[in-house]
Amino acid sequence: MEQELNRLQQEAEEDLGQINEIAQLEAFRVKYLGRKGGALTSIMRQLGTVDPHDRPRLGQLANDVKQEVESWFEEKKEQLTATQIRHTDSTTDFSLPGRYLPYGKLHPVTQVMEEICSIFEGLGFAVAEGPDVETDYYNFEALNIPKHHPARDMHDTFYVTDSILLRTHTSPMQARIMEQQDPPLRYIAPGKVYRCDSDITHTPMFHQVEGFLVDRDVSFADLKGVLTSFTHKMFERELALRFRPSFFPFTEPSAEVDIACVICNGSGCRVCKRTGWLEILGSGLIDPEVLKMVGYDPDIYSGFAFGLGVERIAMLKYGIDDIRLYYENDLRFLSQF
Ligand code: 2U9
Repeated sequence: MEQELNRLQQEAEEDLGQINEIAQLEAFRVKYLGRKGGALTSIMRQLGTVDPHDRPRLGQLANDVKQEVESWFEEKKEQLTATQIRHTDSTTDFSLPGRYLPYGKLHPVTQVMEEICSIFEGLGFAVAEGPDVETDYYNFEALNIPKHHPARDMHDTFYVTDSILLRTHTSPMQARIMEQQDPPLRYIAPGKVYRCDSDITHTPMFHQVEGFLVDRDVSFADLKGVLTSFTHKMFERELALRFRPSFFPFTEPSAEVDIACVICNGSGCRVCKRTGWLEILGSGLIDPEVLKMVGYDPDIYSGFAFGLGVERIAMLKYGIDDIRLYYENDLRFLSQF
């Protein structure tokens, strides 16, 4: 049996040397390795009949020979397949490197918007989205901005009809939630908003995240805590914050929030116009008139609200100096994020 195995190994090697087409390989496989009648398979079946003393040694040898022939067979198959591919198409050079398709990426504004949402989610806020086309009632009236109120001038509204418009902020969503649910509530409303305005710091469409919390005994201290936590997470360091008195029709008292300039850390530079501060969001305690409008008793409940422009936050985070760059679809700009 030992001689027979050595002879078969030699013969298989010679046979394989003669093969130069894939079609011939199958016959080789059947002759030596085929399950029914393959020479090596048959020899292994005879192992049961040899002297038990010689069986382990012969078994090992038979296995070694079979594995060797199998590996020669696979090697030859790979070789012939590669040659065949090269020969089937003479105009294709398979040695050239592949062509890479550029990866798609999320727009920087979407990335920052997702980051803002996930920070507020971590602080316990739920996310709610609503329609871009709104009614005058939810965009203005429910937020304490009646017809002919001077605050309507601040909004440069795109009207669709007298009572339908493109929302100028995402606050209408918050009024809708408050109307439908009872406190305690903690929501943010991210989305697109529209204002008829265009220059280096304004685009007719931009993104906002506005948020609110309503419960018993909510104070300005709660607002400060939440916005301080958010800002430290967003800018990845413990920047100083300044709450500056301001006015919004839907909050009283109101405050704009500044952070120590991310470029000069408060010492004064071109970006912060030598003030050392950068405005990042607006906020305040929800005006009791707004609470009444959605059916809450302001003697029982109070709340805070805030709003931020996503493009502005992304500009400060990444040092972008012209908001219009976001919407020119220039890949040299977009692919940097
Ligand atoms: C309800 C009550 C109060 C939302 C608020 C702001 C302050 C604010 C601006 C920041 C920059 C929008 O993108 S921006 O132009 N927003 O300053 N927004 S308080 O207050 C609400 C919202 C809903 C029911």
